[in-house]
Amino acid sequence: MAHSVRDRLIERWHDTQQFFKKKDPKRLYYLSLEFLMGRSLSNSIINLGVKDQYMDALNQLGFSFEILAEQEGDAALGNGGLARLSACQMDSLATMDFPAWGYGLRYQYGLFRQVILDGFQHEQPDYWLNFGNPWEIERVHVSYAVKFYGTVEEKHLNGKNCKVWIPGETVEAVAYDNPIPGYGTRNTINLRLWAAKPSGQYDMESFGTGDYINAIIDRQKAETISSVLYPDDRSYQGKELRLKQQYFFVSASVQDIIRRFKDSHSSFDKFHEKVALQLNDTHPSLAIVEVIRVLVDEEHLSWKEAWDIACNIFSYTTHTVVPEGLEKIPVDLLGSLLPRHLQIIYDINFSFTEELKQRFGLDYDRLSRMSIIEEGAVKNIRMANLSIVVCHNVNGVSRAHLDTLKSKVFKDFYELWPQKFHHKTNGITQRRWVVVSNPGLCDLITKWLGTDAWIREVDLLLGLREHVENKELQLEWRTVRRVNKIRLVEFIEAMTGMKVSPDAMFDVQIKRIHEYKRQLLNILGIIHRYDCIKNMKDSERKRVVPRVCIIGGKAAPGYEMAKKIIKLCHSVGEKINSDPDIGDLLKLIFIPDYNVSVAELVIPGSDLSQHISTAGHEASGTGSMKFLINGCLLLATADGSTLEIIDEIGEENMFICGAKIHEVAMMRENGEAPKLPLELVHVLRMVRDGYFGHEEYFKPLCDSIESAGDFYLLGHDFPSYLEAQAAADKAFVDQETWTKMSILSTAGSGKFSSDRTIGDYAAETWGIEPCRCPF
Ligand code: NTF
Repeated sequence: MAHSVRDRLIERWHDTQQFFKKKDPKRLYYLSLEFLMGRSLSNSIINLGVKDQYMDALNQLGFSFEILAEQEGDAALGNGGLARLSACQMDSLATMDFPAWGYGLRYQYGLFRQVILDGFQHEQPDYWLNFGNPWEIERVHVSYAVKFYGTVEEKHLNGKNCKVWIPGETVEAVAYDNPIPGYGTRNTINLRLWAAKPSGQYDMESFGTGDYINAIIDRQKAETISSVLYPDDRSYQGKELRLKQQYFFVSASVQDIIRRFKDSHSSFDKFHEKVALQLNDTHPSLAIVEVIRVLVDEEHLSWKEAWDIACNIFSYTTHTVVPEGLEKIPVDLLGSLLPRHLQIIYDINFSFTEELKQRFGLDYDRLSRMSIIEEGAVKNIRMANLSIVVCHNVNGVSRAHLDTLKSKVFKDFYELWPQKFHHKTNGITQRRWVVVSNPGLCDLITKWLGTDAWIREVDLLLGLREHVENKELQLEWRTVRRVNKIRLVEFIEAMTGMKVSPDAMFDVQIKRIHEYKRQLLNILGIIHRYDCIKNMKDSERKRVVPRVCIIGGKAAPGYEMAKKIIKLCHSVGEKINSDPDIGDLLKLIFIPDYNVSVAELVIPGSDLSQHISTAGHEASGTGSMKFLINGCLLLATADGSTLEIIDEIGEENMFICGAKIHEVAMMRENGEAPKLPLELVHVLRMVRDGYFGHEEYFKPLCDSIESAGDFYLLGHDFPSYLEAQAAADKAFVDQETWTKMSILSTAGSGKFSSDRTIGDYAAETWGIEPCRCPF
């Protein structure tokens, strides 16, 4: 089936490429080291508009589509939010007919599989290509040599002094193309992923020594470059392999882009009118240096010409909120791997610091803060500074994030170039997150709006507001949600062996495990709830709203605190789930191996979802948007994109808690010693006293709140968190009110479509226009 769908994809993909070639519009090249695509089958047949035909055909053959679709593994070439964002944006770029290309790395091992043994996370390799990948097209003839190491020599060529890089190692990058079909259009764009192969050029010397076997083995090592995705989403440890991955994919992509341009242009005069390069965080920022290097050293443009081109074509989006999260590369490492690039970085930095001196005089503090090179025991290259200096546009991922960039992370740069800084609030694609994953709701929305046009024009969802009081809609809405809950109940039983009741409120927190995302706050709240129920009289228990609490997410393999949080969740779950006093009133489930496909199943079946980062720490957050459009109510802190969700659907349709961003900043500045609320002290005591076992192992979690300064302010936010939870209970009892809030959540979610985000980027950052291939 996949191969038959692929045939249709290839046809459209081919036509689209031909059409772009003929029209030669300005193209966008989206560079990202991570893409979390998930499964492709359902998404493809829906976007191609052939779902019914395939369902019929399968029925005739005696197969069920749902069961077949489950056989597909996830393409998990990314970690979390940043990677799923790039996948959503590719869907929007295709659907909106933009002439765009994605570029990334074809890792042989995607994000690790999470296996839970005795409550502890273990990581297992995700060899996702085991049974082949029907969605990719190997392009053996599209390959480029990528150079590493070696020396730079000064040569005199054609009356000019030139730098010539003599590499010490050459690796071949081979293209694997992944067609991305748009919805309601013939346009099918390309995600080109590079795989490393031994170079075609033999090193005569090593082969000449007679050690034939070892020479082959050495060559084979080239493949390690694209072998594995780094599983940590925010710490940059200056590892050589990671830097090699970055440069490998950047160099191949830049060569490919320049080759395509030169196919139809004889000079670089129009390069900036035809090419926009988007950097998804700083991971691909070496592309800046590579473009300058190729233009100057290989195409023999002047430095000034190359510099102007680079400044015109690059834009950069940052996903980070704290300066410590910014990527740094040790100068020595970069200098040995990419000697010519280091020279270019120094040249850029020299002109930049000269400009700074002109502007601010000899303000050494400022100079050392802003310099691309960080001085110190280990000299580092600050990739964000390099990106800001060159890019014409620096985007944050929500309004609040932009404020943080201006006032903290990039304050100095904002003072220098205020016009560069913008935000494009993130979005998610309604195709995957409703049409594919929640067909019941999709049909219901279409029925009540009288059109399915919202699948391309999401603002039409607003039309649901008119019907919110309609009892028939409310009933149908509840029925669809119920069916989704029952599907989730079955999934939970299959994954964990636990039977839960669909009558309970399904309260969900699924995302990467991080201290700032505060899964710990959630678990401590659950212990509090448990303790309250334990101490109730029978008559009071009757009034308790039954809950199924669901947590899922992966911890970076080296992130000890996050791993402890996972274990705590299991230990608390074991205790509660087996307590006969509690029964169906409270359950705590940890869903193992959270990924895109799991999210597609869990989100439509959730009643309440939690997005409770300490205010100021979540750049945007996109999970909340998927829940919102599916009519799940949000319990959230006023952080990242939640602030904009409040603007769209109103605080009265959500459960908001916790300190505000400016309050967090104030508390931290004043260094206020937090006075912990009694309920929290009590709950922590239960953990410390071994109520859930493993008291030694959990001690650092308790200490982080009680004696290590409670950096993430769980103590401060605990009371208001419990209040918000109580408000959710109260609302849930009145199912009519709850249903209306749910409908209004979906109705108000239009702003958070990646179509809106991409439309904004296209108009304000990239300057590209739709180029629609005729049917
Ligand atoms: C994430 N960053 C942020 O933590 C989220 O708030 C944001 O919604 C997404 O990016 C997308 O912009 C990352 O995933 C990373 F990799 F930077 F840590």
